Amino acid sequence: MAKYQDLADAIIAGDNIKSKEITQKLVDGGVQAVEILNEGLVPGMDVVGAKFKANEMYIPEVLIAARAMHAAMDIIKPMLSDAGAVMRGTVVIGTVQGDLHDIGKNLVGMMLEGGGFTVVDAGVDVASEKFIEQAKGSKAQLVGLSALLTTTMPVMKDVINALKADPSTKNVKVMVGGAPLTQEYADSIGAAGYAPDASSAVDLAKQLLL
Ligand code: B12
Repeated sequence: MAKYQDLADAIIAGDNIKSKEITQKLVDGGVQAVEILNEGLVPGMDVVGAKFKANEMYIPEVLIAARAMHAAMDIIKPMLSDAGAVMRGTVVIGTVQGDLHDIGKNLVGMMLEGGGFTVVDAGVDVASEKFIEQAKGSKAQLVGLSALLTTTMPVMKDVINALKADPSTKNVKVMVGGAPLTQEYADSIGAAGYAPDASSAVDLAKQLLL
């Protein structure tokens, strides 16, 4: 639909004023937050990803696009959280050490909140000890690890092992995600689950905490 295309275009152009305006209009018009996310924001960032890969966009433009996405997300975030009235459990989510990519991680976090989970955002470049500390402090049942670089994927295994080695976090389940990951890789490092996108991450979290 054109209205979503306009939003995606605003993200691609890095126009944070327009992305905010369009998002606010959609919200005022009664459009669900999840729909805005899935039909406008995510497709916009997908194009940015593809253009970056093809060297048609460079890092500063990508950052400006990410800022436009965050501006829109600020508007819909409270709605996503409100949508899930039943609290299903606590999830600590973070991007592993050495990795600064947080757009996907933030989306997953928001969708989990929308799905009724309490989400503790550990941030980016998160060391194993911090994941353990946050999981203990929040009594989380689930930890979500994000990695976007092939060089930081192996760090996920270290976090899983560290959680298993600590008596107070050994039963905490770990789900992993990020563009370079696969189910096979997740299995090979002993993760409880893998999801390719934010919506399936919510289904996975529900399934893991049944
Ligand atoms: C945006 C971006 C950046 C931004 C990050 C801004 C930010 N705040 O996040 C900036 C410009 C800072 C950046 C920097 C770098 N980047 Co970069 N970046 C990207 C880009 C274009 C898009 C990533 C993105 O946000 N995608 C959109 C989101 C929505 O998708 P996503 O992250 O995959 O998340 C979804 C799923 O994977 C899943 N998911 C994600 N996390 C989790 C977690 C769980 C638990 C679950 C279940 C699911 C899940 O759900 C999400 C939503 O659907 C990708 C290209 C690409 N196509 O992926 C390169 C890319 C990841 N970057 C790359 C590189 C090389 C770098 C740099 C090393 C560049 C450099 N030379 O400096 C640095 C590294 C910095 C560091 N130490 O981390 C490479 C990685 C190559 C590789 N094989 O490792 C890529 C693939 C580009 C490329 N083709 O070369 N980058």
